[in-house]
Amino acid sequence: MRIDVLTIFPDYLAPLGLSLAGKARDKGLIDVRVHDLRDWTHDRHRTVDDTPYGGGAGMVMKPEPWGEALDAVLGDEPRDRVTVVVPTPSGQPFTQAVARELATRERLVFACGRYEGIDQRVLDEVADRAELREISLGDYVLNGGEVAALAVTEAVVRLVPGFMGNAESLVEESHEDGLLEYPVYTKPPTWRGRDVPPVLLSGDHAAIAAWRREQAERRTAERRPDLLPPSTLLEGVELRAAEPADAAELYVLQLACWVQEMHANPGVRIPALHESLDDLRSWLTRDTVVVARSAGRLVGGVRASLDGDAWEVGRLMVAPDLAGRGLGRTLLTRIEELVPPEATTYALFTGAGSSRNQRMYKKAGYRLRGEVEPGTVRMTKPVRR
Ligand code: J9T
Repeated sequence: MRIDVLTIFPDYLAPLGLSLAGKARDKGLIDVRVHDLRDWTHDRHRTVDDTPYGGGAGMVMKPEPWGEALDAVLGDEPRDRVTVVVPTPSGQPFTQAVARELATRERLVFACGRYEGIDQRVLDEVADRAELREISLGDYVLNGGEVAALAVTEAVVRLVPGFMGNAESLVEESHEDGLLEYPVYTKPPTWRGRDVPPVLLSGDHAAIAAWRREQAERRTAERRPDLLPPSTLLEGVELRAAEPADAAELYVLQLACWVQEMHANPGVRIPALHESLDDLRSWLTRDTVVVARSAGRLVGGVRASLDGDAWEVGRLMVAPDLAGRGLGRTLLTRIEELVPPEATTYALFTGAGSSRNQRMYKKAGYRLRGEVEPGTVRMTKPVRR
């Protein structure tokens, strides 16, 4: 792979001669050439910028030096053999997937801009002569594209076939499986009173793999929920104890949810559809009730009350447009956590024809206890403490 860098600060790219890129160069895998853009100016001051047409702050990089530099660097290279990378905060976000794509190219040319940007006509011409990728490292501004060119080069070069000795360490890394890395430990087993998690010393490879997966998922959920699949994405949903002021909204949500149930269980009498707002108000104050809100809107709810030794869970509801994202399961877990010490089982009723609900309860550890009245099944699960 050949990499050309066009910049007004060639010294900034010195690190390319060291570390990873340097090793790749020694192995003959990449050929890096750094060029000073000012070599293609012709005035005494070697000017590369000018004031913006239309006014405004800052300076814009003039098209002429860029035009000559690109002529020299691109030559008459066919369009499909070269990608020109322009680092800019208004570019496409740089990700591992973009790095993988760039690693397949024969030639990369980094065009590092300074000031407020490069005259747009340069970019338009580049797009005619090569594949143009405007790339951003993230949502922050740098003084120029040089640091971004270094970062992109380092991420790309280590993916060039033959560069990394150990292909496994590439696959196992952060971002390659869509999750963040799990925490890692080495000797000694105890350091300043802190122990390595015992599972890692157990020699049980399946248990170690499961622990690492769980840690990676937990970290990803905490730090980067945007990376998780949408089924587990409940960003911005808040759970809290219901208040009397929630009654009317809960009533409307309940009707919306149980009309669906009515269609899944034809002919079954559904209490939730036969109660008044006042009926709801009375259980709302008597039972333990949790509601879910998203952007101020009530999107879910669940109630429970103690009956003998059973924590009777009921009225688990999720707004139909948010179904399938795990909110029902989250509400169920929360109401289970509120179980009083006297209870020994969780118990609930659901429609015999509501297969989706039953599947969710089974996954949560509930077992079918049979049909109590026609069309209604009871499910229970022991309370574990
Ligand atoms: C001038 O370039 C930048 O400021 C830049 C480049 C790439 N990514 C960014 N986030 C900023």
